[in-house]
Order: sequence, then structure tokens, then C-alpha cells
Amino acid sequence: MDEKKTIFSGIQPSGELTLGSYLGAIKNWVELADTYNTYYCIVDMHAITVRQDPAQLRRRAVSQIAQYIACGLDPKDNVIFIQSHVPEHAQLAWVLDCYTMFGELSRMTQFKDKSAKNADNINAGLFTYPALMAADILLYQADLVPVGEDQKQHVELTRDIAHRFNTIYGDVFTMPEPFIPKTGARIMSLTTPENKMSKSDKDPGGCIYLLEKPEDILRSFKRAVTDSDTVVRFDPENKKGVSNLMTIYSAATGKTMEEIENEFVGKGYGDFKLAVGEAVVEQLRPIREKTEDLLKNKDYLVSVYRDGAERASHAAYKTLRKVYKKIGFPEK
Ligand code: ATP
Ligand code: LTN
Repeated sequence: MDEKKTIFSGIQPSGELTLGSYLGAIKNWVELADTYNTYYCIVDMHAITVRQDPAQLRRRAVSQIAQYIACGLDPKDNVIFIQSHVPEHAQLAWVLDCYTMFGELSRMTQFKDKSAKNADNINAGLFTYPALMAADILLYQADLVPVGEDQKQHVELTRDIAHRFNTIYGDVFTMPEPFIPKTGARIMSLTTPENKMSKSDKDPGGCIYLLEKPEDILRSFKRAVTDSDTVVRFDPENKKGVSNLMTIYSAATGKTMEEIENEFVGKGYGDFKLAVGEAVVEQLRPIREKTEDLLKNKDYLVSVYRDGAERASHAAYKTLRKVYKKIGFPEK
């Protein structure tokens, strides 16, 4: 018997990966990789809830595989795959759609945000997005779902759906828990620190991308919004910009907020922003270099995601069969 618990998480190839996705999610994936059975997915089916350019979507999915590996996920120890390669995700999602309530989906913050941003394309997929996410997680009987703060509501809905299903049919699904980092759970935009740093953001200066060049990263930090005060102090209510930069600095260096405050006593925001920028550059440098290397070897990346899909299918098929049986679909 395999005693290891299971992790599932995913990121949409809807844009270039950001420092937010790294600090909020991927960094923890790497830290948890040794002690769990892990499934890390590129959720391209979720990405099409917003219109995507086909060539870009394809390129980003492959690049995201390279970035996962470059961040430290060894494809031998972690199942790395593309969601659309494992049809059980769509199949279970349909079943779970029938166990998810209209009212529940209407309350999802991400749905409300994305509907406001894409008013001309509020499609049914955008609405039922959380049921597909629940299918992702429940197919692998995941115990833990490492995500940023913004995804907590979706994992909670997944639990509600699993509970509803289990109450009717017995213990079919494992109850997943969200795993949210203490530092870095919500990285804000550098230009509008009241908004989440988001890869589909229209304001490029607000985002730091994993593959950005050092000089561009430093420039964005130099221009980061602070306040009219001059003190480096952690106060997310009143000093949003500075507190966000401190969070990033803390996540990149491991220093506590107190240590950071002491480090910059008597120094201006200029020095502080430069220090944050340099820490991030150093953290991202090996990731960018390794990704660039990996992208030269497409055959290897294809072999990684094919192998990943095969391993994922094995687990997914098992759960789907059980579900079909429970709900009364005749066996083939
Ligand atoms: P999109 O703009 O397409 O909605 P996104 O930039 O919000 O994308 P996701 O693909 O939704 O990123 O998120 C990937 C993972 O990274 C999720 O677990 C999410 O919670 C986390 N994450 C994304 N942005 C941040 C952020 N700014 N701070 C902390 N975690 C984040
Ligand atoms: N909804 C998530 C991406 C996502 C996910 C998942 C995360 C899709 N399926 C399963 C964790 C587990 C997002 O927008 N970041």
C-alpha cells in the first residue's frame, strides 16, 4: 500500500507565469514534492473560458512544462501533464456539473471578476469553471491543493461538491484541503497594489514574469508604487505598495518583516526597491536560464507531458469508473 498522500494543483496557460503564481503556488509545489504523490497540471481547458489565440495557447502550454521543471519539479517524481490530454477531466466535470448548484457558482468571486472583465463573453464554461476544477482535484483523490489565496473559495466549493456526492453514494472522493502559503499567498500588482498580480493583466508594469530579463525586472521594481511616507513598515491596510514589496522581499530572502524593517531604517524607498528587485532577479535567474535550456529540447518536453498524461490517466480512469458505477451508468 502506498502511504503517501496526494497533491494536485494546476495553472492556466492563459498568459506568462508571474511572480505571483510562483510565490503563491509553484514554490510550495516544489517544497512539498518529496513527501507527497504529486500531480501538476497545465489546465488548458480552463484557459479557453476566456478567448485565447490558438498558437499562443499551444506555445504557452509547452513553455509552462519547461518552467515547472525549471522551478525544481523533477518529472520522474512528479506527474506533469496537460489537462486536455486526459479526457476524464471533462467526463467527471459533466457529472459534477449535475451536483453543483447554480447559486453556488453565482457566488464565486473569480466568476464575478472575470465576467466584469469579459462582459462580451460570459460563457457557460466561465460559469461552470469551478466544477471542472473540482473534477481535476477529485479525480486524483487529492488530499492537498497548494494554491494562492484567490483559489481558496474554489477548493472550498470542491469540498462541498465532494461532501454532497459522498453523502449520497458513500465515500467515493477524498476530502481535499487547500494549502496556502503564509508569505506570498496574495502578491499584488506593482502599479496598482489594491489588485492581485495577474498574468492576464493589461498593465505589464504591474507584473513580474518568471522569464523576464533582469533589467526589465529591476525597472518594474524601480517604478513600483509606494506612498508619500518614507518608512519601510509592514502595514497592509495603509501602506499597500510598501507592504506588498516587503512580502515579495520576505518570500525571496526568507527574512521576517521585522528584519526587513530594521534593515531599511534610515534608508529611502529607492534603496529598498532596488534591494527587492535584486533579490527577485537572483531568485528568478536560475529558473529563466534553465527554462531557456529546456525549450531548446522540444522532444524532451513532449516526452515529459506524454509520460505525465499516461500516468495521470491511470489514476483518473480508476476514479471515473467508480463514479460511473455509483451513479448507475451501465458498464461497457
Ligand atoms: P489569470 O490572470 O489568467 O486569471 P492568474 O495570474 O490569476 O491568471 P492563475 O493561473 O489563476 O494565475 O493562478 C495560478 C496559481 O497561482 C493559483 O494557485 C493562484 O492562486 C496563484 N496565484 C496567481 N496569482 C497570484 C498572486 N498574485 N499571488 C499569489 N498567488 C497567486
Ligand atoms: N482555477 C485555478 C487553476 C486550476 C486549479 C485546478 C488549481 C484549475 N484546476 C485544480 C488547483 C487545482 C486558477 O485560476 N488559478
